[in-house]
Amino acid sequence: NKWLKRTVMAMVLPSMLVISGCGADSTKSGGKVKEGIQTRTIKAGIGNSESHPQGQGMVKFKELVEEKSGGKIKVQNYFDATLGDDLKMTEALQAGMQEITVPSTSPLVGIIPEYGIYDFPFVFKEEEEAYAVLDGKIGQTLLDKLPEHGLIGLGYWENGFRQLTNSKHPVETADDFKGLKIRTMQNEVHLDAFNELGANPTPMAFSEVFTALESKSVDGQENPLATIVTQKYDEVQSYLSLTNHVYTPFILLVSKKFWDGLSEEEQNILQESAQEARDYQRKVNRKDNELAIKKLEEAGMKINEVSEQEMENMKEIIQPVTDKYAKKFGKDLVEEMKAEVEKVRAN
Ligand code: 2Q2
Repeated sequence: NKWLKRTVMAMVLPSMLVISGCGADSTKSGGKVKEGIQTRTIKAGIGNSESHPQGQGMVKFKELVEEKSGGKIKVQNYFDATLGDDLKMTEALQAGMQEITVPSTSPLVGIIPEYGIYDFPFVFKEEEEAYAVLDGKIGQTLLDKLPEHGLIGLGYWENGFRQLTNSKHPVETADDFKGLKIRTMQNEVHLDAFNELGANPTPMAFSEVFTALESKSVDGQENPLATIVTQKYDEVQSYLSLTNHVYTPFILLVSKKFWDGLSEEEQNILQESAQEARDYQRKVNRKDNELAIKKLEEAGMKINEVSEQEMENMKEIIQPVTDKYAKKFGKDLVEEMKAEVEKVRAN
């Protein structure tokens, strides 16, 4: 009868609400009732060593997360690509097998092509110009493309301005690239740009680079100074040319499968920790880059600058490549990026 039905519903309904996540205290995402901070362990893998600024950033991130969660959320850092290279770790996040990785944005272009705008050569001259783009609207626009691919982006750290090393000869002019077998990241913009310069580019995962240089299967590679030092490329490369040809960001990625299971409080802890660790990591990177030149000189590398004029020359030669990719990635996004850079320069 009606009375009995009402009584039964009154008893059953609240627990149904809680399970279905309509309960008052459930957070919006996922709908499952989540509150407070659970005891958790986060696996965070990167490709660089602990002594690299990226590794130092992860040590800081671990400290911050464990402190802010009262020790309940533990971060286990894995360095030197022990969990695999950038693409493998990114796929592990998408599958929910690993929680965090911090790759360069460059190898992500296979998943989200638009990240390729960060690979355009000679767009940035100073780190501040890159920060204005990455930490502003443009950077956020690209972060917003991650969730549909099972990833959450908590901001950009600093890999930095890339320099060329090789075992053949100094590179002082655009012409000097001709015929050089150069390892590049798995990124179509880099590949096309080095081809346009007359070099002979070979895409390869980061952890394979040292062996490829040592066995001379490639003549050279390009990476920021802190990486050249920590990967000991000076042991297998004679020449360092300060081309500053691309500024590469790192991006702190979280598995969306994992993220959606967190309470808002836990999500805020990761977001705040990523932000604070980012500022710390950028400072460490710039300091290590300053110290790197002296270290590499003492290690016996022959170091040469590249003149502004020659950089302009290289930029001009590569223009057909950047025009092609500006069309592919969205001209307005590229124009916005350039306008952002001009704004910083005008200040
Ligand atoms: O040339 C490279 O592959 C490096 O710049 C890497 O992108 C960077 O060191 C990290 O993404 C390695 O995990």
